[in-house]
Amino acid sequence: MKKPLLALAAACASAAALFHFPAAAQFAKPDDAIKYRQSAFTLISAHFGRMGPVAKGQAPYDAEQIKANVQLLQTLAALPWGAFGPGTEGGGARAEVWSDEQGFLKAQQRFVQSVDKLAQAAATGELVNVRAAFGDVGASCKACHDSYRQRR
Ligand code: ASC
Repeated sequence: MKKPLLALAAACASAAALFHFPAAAQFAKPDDAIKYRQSAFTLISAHFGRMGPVAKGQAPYDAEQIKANVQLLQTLAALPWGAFGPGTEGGGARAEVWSDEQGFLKAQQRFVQSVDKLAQAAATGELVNVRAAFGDVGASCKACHDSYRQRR
């Protein structure tokens, strides 16, 4: 095998290994996982929250800007979940994240799917569609927080 091919094969193998590892094994210590997921939520909140004024009609609607922002949000929406592995209890997470895995998984899926729908809405370029889908994403954030995030 030529050298670049060998490097490519090695890169693919390590990428495959990454996805088959238990999520927690991707972090050296539990606190790293907690920091990772909190960082992801901080970015999700920033990129979701900045669309609030547009959805409320308090800021002008720029369809291209919203599309680009929602595309980022789609990427970000995938990130936190792998950092809730076994042994990473803590942060602002309630014990239910680990004791009610199925429910937590459903809440994650509802969020990810609502962000996908927001992307479809953004693609129409119509504020009325964006507004409705934005509201559904917010509701999915809140539903998960109500059950799985500690009250502050
Ligand atoms: C945000 C943010 C949340 C959600 C939630 C939606 O912008 O930081 O936690 O929206 O308030 O209900």
